[in-house]
Amino acid sequence: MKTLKIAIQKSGRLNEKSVELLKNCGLNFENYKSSLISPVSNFPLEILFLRDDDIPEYVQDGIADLGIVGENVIQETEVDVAYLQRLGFGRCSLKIAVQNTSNMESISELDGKSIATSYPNILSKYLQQNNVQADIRTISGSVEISPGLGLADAICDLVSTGGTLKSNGLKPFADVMSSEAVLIGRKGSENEDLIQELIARVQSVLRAKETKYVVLNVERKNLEAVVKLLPGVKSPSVVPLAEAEWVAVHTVIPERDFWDRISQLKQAGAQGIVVMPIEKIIL
Ligand code: PRT
Ligand code: ZN
Repeated sequence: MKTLKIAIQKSGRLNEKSVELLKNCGLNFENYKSSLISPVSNFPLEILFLRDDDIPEYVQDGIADLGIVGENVIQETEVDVAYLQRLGFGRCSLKIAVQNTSNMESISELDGKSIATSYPNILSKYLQQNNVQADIRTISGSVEISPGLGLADAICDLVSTGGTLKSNGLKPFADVMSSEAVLIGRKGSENEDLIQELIARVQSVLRAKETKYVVLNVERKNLEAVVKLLPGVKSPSVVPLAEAEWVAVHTVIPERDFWDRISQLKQAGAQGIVVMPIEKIIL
């Protein structure tokens, strides 16, 4: 059987979460910082540890079958790869920022200005779409210090908390793109079955992360009201308790409306609510 290869970041912001995701998929491998390649002992897969900038091209060219990388890097390298699954981590936005003292109000005012960035391709497309002609200055790091040094009028850089902008006297001015880590694959790969198996595992881990397992007790007379509040994977399981008038209800609740649901359940008569994390959900 052919062995798949998946490229992930060797070190940096996406490394830890990428390794965690693959381990949660039941893949058994060593995560030595010194090695560039690590075989998986219980799945026909090898993990390649690379700089994130190289991952899209490795996947496009078939050196790796799959990769985990930020959308910002995929768009910037302008490769032709398949987006297989958004992964929900490494979230950030690529933004244009200007000095706090600037009174620029619209994008068109960037006409004739200089913008420092490590994302010249994405920025140039964005400016074109907005009919702005600015001077793009490509630099590889510490973009945020350029306006303070008089090297550029604005910057275009990734922002997550906004702390870096703030501490450099900058404010966000325009959103260019939002990004998260994605699982990408080579278009037309001949290992479709194995890839689909891996995607199914990734999806079951992601689904589990988005939901909580909930067990609660309720008097039979309140059961209908409580069940109405529970979406569940299909419908909740109702288990009789030693006390004849009471039952236990088992179900899953989406993380996003968790607190609202819990208070509604309490109001409807639920008691002894136990909430547990879920490892995997296989549909
Ligand atoms: O060595 P290698 O080339 O692999 O790594 P790298 O240094 O190029 O990338 P790395 O590890 O910094 O980031 C990897 C990926 O994480 C990026 O390509 C994004 O997809 C994602 N990501 C998420 C971020 C951020 N958040 C982020 N905040 N990447 C960079 N930043 C930087 C940003 O450039 C700025 O300097 O963090 C600073 C801003 O952060 P805040 O929180 O102050 O706003
Ligand atoms: Zn990089």
